[in-house]
Amino acid sequence: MSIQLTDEQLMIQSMVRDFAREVIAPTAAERDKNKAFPAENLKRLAELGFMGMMVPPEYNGSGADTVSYVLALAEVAYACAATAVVMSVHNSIVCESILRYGSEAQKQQWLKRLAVGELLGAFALTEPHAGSDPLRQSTKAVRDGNDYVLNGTKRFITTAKNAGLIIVTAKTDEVARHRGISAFIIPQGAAGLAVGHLEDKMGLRASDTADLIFEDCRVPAENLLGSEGEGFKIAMTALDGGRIGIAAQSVGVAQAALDAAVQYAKEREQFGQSISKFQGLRWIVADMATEIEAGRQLMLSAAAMKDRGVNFSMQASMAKLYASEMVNRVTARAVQMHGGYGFIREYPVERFYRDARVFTIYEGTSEIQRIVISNHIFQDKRTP
Ligand code: COS
Repeated sequence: MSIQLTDEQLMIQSMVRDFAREVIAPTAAERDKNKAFPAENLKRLAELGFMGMMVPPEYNGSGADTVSYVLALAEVAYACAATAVVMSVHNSIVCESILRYGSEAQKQQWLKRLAVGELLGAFALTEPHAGSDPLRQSTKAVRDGNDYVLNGTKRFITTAKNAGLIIVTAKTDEVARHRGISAFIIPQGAAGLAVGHLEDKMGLRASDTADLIFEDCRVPAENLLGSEGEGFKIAMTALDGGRIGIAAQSVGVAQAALDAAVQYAKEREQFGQSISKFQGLRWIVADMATEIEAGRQLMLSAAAMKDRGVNFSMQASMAKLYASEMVNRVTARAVQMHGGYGFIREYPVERFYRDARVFTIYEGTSEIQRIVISNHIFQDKRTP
């Protein structure tokens, strides 16, 4: 499906594009080198309304549609993928989950602050022994009077250290399988919650990824998100939206890699002419641009389906699968086109190549996306 963008969507896209390229991009390499969290960028993005993009104005959000959101996210990713991943988890996973499943009191207390960027959000589902199979998680939440007491360790949590609010899933019933998992809203600094090992990553180095350790972490029962036993569904619904966000990040980074490679090809001369004159290279560029456009259209059509309120789960997985694999091909070719210069840090394609690598892994590996897609096709819910 090709999609016609409205004037408003185009206006949002162009506004973020200018901001991202002027303000965010120039310091991205420095942040990558120093693992410096993009706090200032996120503050500016919040001021412009991009940290509560799909939250309705009554909860301090911008009330934008998903199509505008993915266009904005792709522009931020073009400039700095590490900033984009924080924006993506915050908007697509955390704000959306509270908006959809939160009580009115939770929206007043938490969503309003998230939507203006006063708090950053993290979502803690993955554990050391439960990644693709979140049903295997072992974090437990036990009801004790008017509280729940949580124990367990979460791993690879984006923004774990810098988030002000964490949505965490935990087992509230050992035998009820999917329906035995619940979700809780935990403020950073809660007694019994500690930030553990901070990962030293190949890419997205400016975004923090860490363990979260819960040791007798006691929260009031009103911090339960949705009903008891609804946590798996909350996580799956959140991931549907999140996966369109990863497609957007992929499209943004791929476009940045293509633009950098084209620019380099125009300037670089070998055998007495610009290398952009060689047909071998021009055909590679044509393929890169075509694949990026295919990824962009899958991203837009999944977002448009979400906006129409129809089930978009399969399309979100298709967009994520295709776009994340596409950006790995595109960034690898961009490095190749740069020759030796593609292998050194002075040129941004080296960072794009590293940043893209995780896109086929987080928020569901390519293999998980293929399971989701084929389950929809066969309609028989088969796991690995
Ligand atoms: N939206 C809403 N509900 C969903 C859903 C979705 N997209 N997908 C599944 N569910 C519900 C099902 O309806 C079912 O509920 P009922 O028992 O009430 O009918 C329940 O969840 C279990 O569904 P299913 O049997 O399909 O679950 P599986 O355990 O087979 O797992 C996969 C399905 C593998 C797709 C899932 O575990 C998954 O997405 N894994 C990857 C997790 C991931 O992305 N990890 C990275 C985390 S980064 S935060």
